[in-house]
Amino acid sequence: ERSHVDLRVEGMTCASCVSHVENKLNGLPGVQASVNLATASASVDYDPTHADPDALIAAVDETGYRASVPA
Ligand code: 9UX
Repeated sequence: ERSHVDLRVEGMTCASCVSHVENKLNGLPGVQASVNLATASASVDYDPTHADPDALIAAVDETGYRASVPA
């Protein structure tokens, strides 16, 4: 069973920023992410036995961008 979350990702200004965030998320076990610059968001499918939203957010924050679960 997979889980899904859409994260808000702030601070991205170019396509390389998108790659930084996408590569970071996709490097996490059990995570498949697609990042969109125009919507400042990340669509993330993940295996809940390997990841959770807090871990996804922490990983993005390590890249220097800021992620959150939209209200
Ligand atoms: Mo684009 Mo993002 O040149 O840090 S990679 S601004």
